Amino acid sequence: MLGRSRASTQPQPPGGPVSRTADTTADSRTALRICPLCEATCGLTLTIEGTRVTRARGDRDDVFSKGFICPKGASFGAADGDPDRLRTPLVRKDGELREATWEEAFDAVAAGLRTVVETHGPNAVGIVLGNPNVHTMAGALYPPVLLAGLGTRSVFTASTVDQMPKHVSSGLLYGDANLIPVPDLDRADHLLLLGANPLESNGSLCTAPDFPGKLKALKARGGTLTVVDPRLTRTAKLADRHVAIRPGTDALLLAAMAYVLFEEKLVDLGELAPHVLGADELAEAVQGFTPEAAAEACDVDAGTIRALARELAAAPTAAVYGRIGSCTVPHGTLASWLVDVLNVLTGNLDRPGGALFPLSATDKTPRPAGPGHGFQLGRWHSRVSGHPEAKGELPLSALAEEIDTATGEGTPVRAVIAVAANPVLSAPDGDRLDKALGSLDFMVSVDPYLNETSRHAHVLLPPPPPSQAPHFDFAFNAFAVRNQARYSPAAVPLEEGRMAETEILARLVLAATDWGLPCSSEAESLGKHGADPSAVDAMVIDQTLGKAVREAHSPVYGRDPGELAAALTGGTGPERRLDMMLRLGPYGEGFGARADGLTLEKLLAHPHGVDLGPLRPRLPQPLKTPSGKVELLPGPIAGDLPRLREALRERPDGLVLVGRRHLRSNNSWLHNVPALTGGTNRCTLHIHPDDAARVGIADGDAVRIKGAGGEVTAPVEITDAIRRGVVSLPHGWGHDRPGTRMSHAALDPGANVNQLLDGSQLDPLSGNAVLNGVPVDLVPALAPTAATL
Ligand SMILES: Nc1nc2c(c(=O)[nH]1)N[C@H]1C(S)=C(S)[C@@H](COP(=O)(O)OP(=O)(O)OC[C@H]3O[C@@H](n4cnc5c(=O)[nH]c(N)nc54)[C@H](O)[C@@H]3O)O[C@H]1N2
Ligand SMILES: Nc1nc2c(c(=O)[nH]1)N[C@H]1C(S)=C(S)[C@@H](COP(=O)(O)OP(=O)(O)OC[C@H]3O[C@@H](n4cnc5c(=O)[nH]c(N)nc54)[C@H](O)[C@@H]3O)O[C@H]1N2
Ligand code: SF4
Ligand SMILES: [Mo]
Repeated sequence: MLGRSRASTQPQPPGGPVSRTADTTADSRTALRICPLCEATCGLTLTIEGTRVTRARGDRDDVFSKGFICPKGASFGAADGDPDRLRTPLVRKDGELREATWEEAFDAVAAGLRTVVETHGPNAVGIVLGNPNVHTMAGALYPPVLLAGLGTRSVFTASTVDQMPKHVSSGLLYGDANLIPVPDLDRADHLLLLGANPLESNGSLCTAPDFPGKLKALKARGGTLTVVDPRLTRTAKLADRHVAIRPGTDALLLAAMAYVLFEEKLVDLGELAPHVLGADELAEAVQGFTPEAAAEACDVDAGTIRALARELAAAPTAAVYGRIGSCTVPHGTLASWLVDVLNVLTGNLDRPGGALFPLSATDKTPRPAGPGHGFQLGRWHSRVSGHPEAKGELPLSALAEEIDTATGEGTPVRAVIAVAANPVLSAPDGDRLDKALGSLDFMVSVDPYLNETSRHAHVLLPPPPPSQAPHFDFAFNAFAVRNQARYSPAAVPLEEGRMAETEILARLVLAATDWGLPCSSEAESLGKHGADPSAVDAMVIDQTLGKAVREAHSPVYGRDPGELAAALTGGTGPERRLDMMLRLGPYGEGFGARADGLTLEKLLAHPHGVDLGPLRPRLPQPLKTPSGKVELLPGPIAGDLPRLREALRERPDGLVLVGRRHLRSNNSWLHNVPALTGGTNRCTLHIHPDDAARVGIADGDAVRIKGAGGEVTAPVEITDAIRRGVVSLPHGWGHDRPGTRMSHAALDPGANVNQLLDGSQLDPLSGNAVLNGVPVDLVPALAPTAATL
C-alpha cells in the first residue's frame, strides 16, 4: 500500500504509480482532491501548508475535468478551513448543547434512540438525509445499512425537494428508478434544456466538469442550444433560442411537442424500435395537447412549439434535458417523463449524441437482459396525509406533520436522525418544522455546523472538513457524461480528536440498532453500540460477496466468499468496500477474472483517474420492466394525464415565484464563507420593471412577499432578465434563528424563501414539493396596508 502523505522531492508523473498526495517542500505540499461542492466533481490540486489548504487549482491531468475549476472550487480552502466548523461532538445537557467526548455522544445516541424505538417502534424514528450525502463516501456507504437495520418507514430525503420526479419517471419507463439518461454533451448536435441553469449550478443529474465550456463547444461545432426558462439566465444568454415559459407549464409544452411529432409524422424510433412498447397508445394519449391548446397556458406561441418539435426531429442527434425547474412543479413527474419520451420519439435515447445511460465503475455487475420486477409506487403511505411512498421515501414536505400531528393510526415521529440535512431552510414551511423538531424526544444530527436544523439536536456529531476525508463519487459517476473512475485519499491526515465521517456513520448504525442488527448471526455477535465500527463494513462485505457467488452472471460465481474477502485491499473498512465494488463492477478485475480490470490499488496508482471511455448504447440490458422493454406509457403516468389536461385551462391571475442559484453558493451551507458571499450573491427578489412599477417599488426597496405558508421580506432587484408576472428569490437563506453558530452567515441572513410555502403543494406521483411557480403577493415593506397586516 502506498503512503498517504509520502514525502517526495521528485515531480510526480501524471498517472504514474504515486500516491494522490505528494510533498513539494517541507511545509508546503500539494495533494489531489475531487471537489465535493457541486455535481461536476472536478479534480483539484490543493496546496497544503501544515494542515491548512491554502490554495486550490484545477488538476490539469485529471482524466475527466482536465483542469477546470470554478470560483467555488477555488475557495475550497476557505470553505474547508471555516473556523465555525465544529471540532467536537455536542451533547445536550440541561437544555444546552455542550462539548462532549465521542464516547459520551454515542452513548447518548444509543440511549435516546433505544427509548423511542422500545416505546413506539421503529417508525417513530425519522431518518432525514440531505444533499451532501451524495458528496461523501460516508453518505453513500452507510445510510442504506442504517435504514435496513432500523427498519423504519419514516424516511425523508432532499430527493423530494429535488429530483424524485425523475426517479419515478425512470422507474416507470425503465423499471429502475436510478437509471437516468444524461445528455451526451460532447457529441450532441442539438440540446433542449428546460429548467436548468448549468452556467450557475454547473449541472445536475448530468455530471460534467466545465458544463459551460461544453455548451460553447457545442455551438462552436455548429450545434444549436435552446433554453426554456422564465428567466433570461446566463445559460439562456448562450442559447440560439430562449423560450421564457410560464412557470409550471413545461409538461404542457413537452406534451404539445410530442403531439406535433405524431401529427407531422416526425416520429422515428430508429434502432430503439425493438426495445420500446406503447408508442401507439402514447399517440392516443397526447391527443388534444395541440400547440394551439397549450400556447396560452405556457404563454409560448403555437408556432414556437411546433418549431421546437421540428428542430428536435430534424437534428442529426439531439438531447432533451430537464432539471430543477421541470421537477419541482405540480406536473414534475409528467414533465420528467416527457423529456425522455421526446428523446425516445426522435430516436435519440441510448444513442451517441443523444441521451445515454452511463455505466459507472461501481454499478452492480450487469445481469443479462430480460424482464425485471418493475417499479412500484405507493407500497405504503404517510400516516397523516396518506402520501404514497416513492422509492421507499415519504415527502420531505410531510416531515413536520408526521412529527406534530397525532392521528388514529400509528405514532408520530418522536426521534430524528438527520445526516447532512438542513430541512428547516430547504423544505417548505421552515417555521413549522423548526417547532416540530424542537418538540422531539430525541434528535441526532451529523453535520459540520450548528445551524437552523442541527440546533435542535440532542447530539451533534461533526464530520471532519473535506480535506481530511477520502473521496469517491459513488453517486455522480452514475450520471457522468463520460465513464471514468477517480479516488482521492484524504489530502490532510485526520486531526487529533476528529472522527472520519465513515466511522461516525458506522458507529451511528451500531448505536441506532443496539437491540441487535436483524441481519445475520455475525451481525448479532458484533451487534452492539460501542463495537468495532469496522464490523459494519465486514458485515456488508460478507453479505455482498455471499450474494455475488450465487449469481451465475457474476465473475465470482461459485467462489468462496471468505477467500474473496481476504483478497480485498484498503486501509479502512470503506476502502475495502470500495475495492470490492470496483472488482465486482463492470470494469472490475473480478477477483482474478480480468487481470487488467479495476481495483482500489489500480485507482491509487492512477491518482488523476482512469478514463473508461465515452458513453455507449446499453439497451436493452439495464431495463428492469416486467416486459424487459421501455414502457412508454406506464399506468400511473396515464392516470395522471387527465390532471395535465385540466391544466390546459389554468391561467395564474397574479405573480408567481421561482428560485435561482448563484455560482458561488450551494443550497444552505456556504453562506458562512466570506469569499463566497457578497457581490451578486445576495438574497434579493428579482422582478420585471413593469411588475415593480405596478406594485410601486423601486430598485433596492424592501418588499414583503406573502405566500400560503407565511411571509418574508427581501430587497428588490429590478431586472428585465425575468419575464413579467414572475419573481425570483434564491433558497438556502434565512440564517437569523437564535442558537446557531454561523457567524458570517448571520451578518447577512437573507430570507427563507421556503417560508412562503405551506407544504401542501406536491407532485402527486413523486411526492416532490412544488417550489417553483408558486403564487405570491407583494407589498412595499415600508408602506404596509391594512389588508396585509
Ligand atoms: N425553494 C427552494 N428550496 C429548495 C431548492 C430550490 O431550488 N428552491 N432546492 C432543493 C434542493 S435541489 C436540494 S438538494 C435541497 C438541499 O437541502 P439540504 O440537503 O437539506 O440542504 P444543504 O444546504 O444542501 O445541506 C444540508 C446540510 O449538510 C451539511 N453538510 C455540509 N457538508 C457536509 C458533510 O460533508 N457531511 C455532513 N454530514 N454534513 C454536511 C450542511 O452544514 C447542511 O446543514 O434543498 C432544496 N430546497
Ligand atoms: N452554484 C450552485 N450550484 C449548485 C447548487 C447551488 O445551490 N449553487 N445546488 C446544487 C443542487 S442541490 C442542484 S439540485 C443543482 C440544480 O441545478 P439546476 O437545475 O441547473 O438549478 P437552477 O440554477 O436552480 O436552475 C433552475 C432553473 O429553472 C428555472 N425555472 C423555474 N421554474 C421553472 C419552470 O417552471 N419551467 C422552466 N422551464 N424553468 C423554470 C429557474 O429560473 C432556474 O433558472 O445545482 C447544484 N449546483
Ligand atoms: S464546478 Fe463544482 S466541482 Fe467543479 S470546482 Fe466548481 S464547485 Fe467544484
Ligand atoms: Mo439538489
